[in-house]
Amino acid sequence: MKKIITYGTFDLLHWGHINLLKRAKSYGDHLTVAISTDEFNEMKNKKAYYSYEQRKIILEAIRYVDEVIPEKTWEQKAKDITEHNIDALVMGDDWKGKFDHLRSYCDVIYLPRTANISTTKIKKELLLVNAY
Ligand code: C2G
Repeated sequence: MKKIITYGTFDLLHWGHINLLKRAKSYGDHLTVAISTDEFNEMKNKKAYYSYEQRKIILEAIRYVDEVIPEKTWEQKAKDITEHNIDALVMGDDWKGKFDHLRSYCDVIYLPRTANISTTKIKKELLLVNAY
């Protein structure tokens, strides 16, 4: 069984996230998603609208996702890859190069981001819509 892992906040889930998860799963038979905890999001200077528990419920309902684990630190990836027998780490290409050091543990694949959608864009547009 070829196992894939990806990491992220996955807040206000949108089709860019789904497109990433779908493509990540296509590289193997099992996809683990490490979701950033609320505490780790603070370290990323991100404030998710949905809590970790709520984001976990949503991600576990997605057909491409087989397992969800918490992402608590930047440094846990090598341990996750080893402990979960991961064959490939897949991330959007806004992270290109950032995880090349993990190539000694598994394949590292960067996929093109989906254009014109992001959680930040959604939040900004909702603010504008409700401003008037
Ligand atoms: N993504 C994408 N296209 C978009 C938006 C996001 O392909 N339009 C991808 C990102 O590249 C990332 C994943 O979806 O691979 C999750 O995105 P975020 O929730 O923004 O995650 P991020 O804050 O980048 O966290 O240790 C790694 C970090 O936890 C990644």
